[in-house]
Amino acid sequence: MGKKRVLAFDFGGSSGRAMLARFDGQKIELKEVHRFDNEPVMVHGTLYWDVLRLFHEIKQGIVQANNAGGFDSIGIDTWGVDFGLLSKEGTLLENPVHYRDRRTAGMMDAVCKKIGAERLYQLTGNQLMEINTVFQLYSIVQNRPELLRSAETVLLMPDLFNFMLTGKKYAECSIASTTQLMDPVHQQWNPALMEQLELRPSLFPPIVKSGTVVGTLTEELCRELETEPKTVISVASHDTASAVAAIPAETEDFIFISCGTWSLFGTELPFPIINEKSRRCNLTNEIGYGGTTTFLKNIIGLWLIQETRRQFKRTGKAYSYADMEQMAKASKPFACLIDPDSPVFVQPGDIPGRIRDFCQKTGQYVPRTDGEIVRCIYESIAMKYQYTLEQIQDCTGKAYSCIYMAGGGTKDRLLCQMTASAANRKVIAGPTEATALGNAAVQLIALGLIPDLSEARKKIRNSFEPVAYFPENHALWEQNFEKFRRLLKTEQ
Ligand code: LRH
Repeated sequence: MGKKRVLAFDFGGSSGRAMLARFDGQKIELKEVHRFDNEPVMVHGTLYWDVLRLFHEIKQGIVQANNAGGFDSIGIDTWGVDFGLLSKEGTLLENPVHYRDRRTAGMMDAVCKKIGAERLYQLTGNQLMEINTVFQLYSIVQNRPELLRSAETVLLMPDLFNFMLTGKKYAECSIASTTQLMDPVHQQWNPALMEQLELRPSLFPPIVKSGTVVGTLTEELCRELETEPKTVISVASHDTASAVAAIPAETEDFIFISCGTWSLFGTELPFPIINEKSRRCNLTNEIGYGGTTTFLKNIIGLWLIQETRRQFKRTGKAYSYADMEQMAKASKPFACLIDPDSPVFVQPGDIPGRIRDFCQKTGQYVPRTDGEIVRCIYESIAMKYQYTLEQIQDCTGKAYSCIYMAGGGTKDRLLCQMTASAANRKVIAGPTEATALGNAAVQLIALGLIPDLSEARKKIRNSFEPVAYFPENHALWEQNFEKFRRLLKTEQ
């Protein structure tokens, strides 16, 4: 087979990329042809996606990829939960709002009061998180009902970009599964739930499977960009689902951590697990490629490191990530721990200050140096991984002997090492470009060039060299784990 090329757009926490994937029948090689900022924009206290600029960047990516040799198809993935509202004419009613915006404050409680937290979990299988689409939409129902009255369609972000490219409106299954409005067993919207929340079911377009060809670039775009009408494929468009598709696992049962701004810690299952135990563990059932369930926990992850770095910078200290790693290594182990997923850490701002408050309120040593803050973050994330691993084993009844870590966060060697030590398991790290690889692999399957997901994983294993980490000093982690468990007494 000659080389085939597909173009994967991945929108991450601070940047977006257009990656040209070349497939020779055995290996998938990636080349970054365009990278751009993906910073949200604050206007009068609301945090927005800069959506038109991003669509402009998609166009630049298409042009660059054509210049770099051309390609057959396009796939887009973004983080979950965010959406745009379209009028009847197909115009955006406003810029999509970023999930870190404050509009969801109090909405989870309001929805749970109406539906019941247990029932909401039973219906959707989703972990309760304030950022979920359902709570974002409910804030509009409560505060701006006129906006919903003039809306004809809700499109999740990758579906919105696909609509801008093709004029076709669909809801791709993996991204729809992050809304908390979908029935994960039948993989269809739940109109009764929508109605109870005063959301018109007709707002939500038909759900399609990951890997569906949604259309081709509009004629207008082809003229503007001087390109042929490329095929647009609705890949596993939730970035987590794309990353999981690229986990180089050889066995059916495996633990993954998709490690970027967030850490998604979980396992792939043939069907959802929705019971009292999984609800109490706040584990989520999302949909992966092929209709699998990705049974996982959203852990705040490296957001804490990224935002702490920004805060240090705001206060005149420009550390690199490598500097922060060194500072953490040089600080005393286990001086203090936080619950990384406490809601106080979700919004941007002074994370170090909030960590000090957290430690004070929980009667612990209050970190004084920057290194102590960073060490506290790393150790707490690694502890949260171990904690989640135990919960998942408990829910699935399976034991897992190693952990696959994938995504950009695997460049963080300290986190990989601590993960192995905390869990007392081998960590297999890589590929760093898991999301773009998973996006490309699903396009290659849709084009008939790879037969199925397990073959795609084989090709991905052929395409990169993993890095292995082994546990060190696990006994010390074990000693401190009880302290961590006590901090998390809200989740059992
Ligand atoms: C990870 C992720 C995650 C959550 C969050 C908003 O990037 O998609 O699954 O939904 O972002």
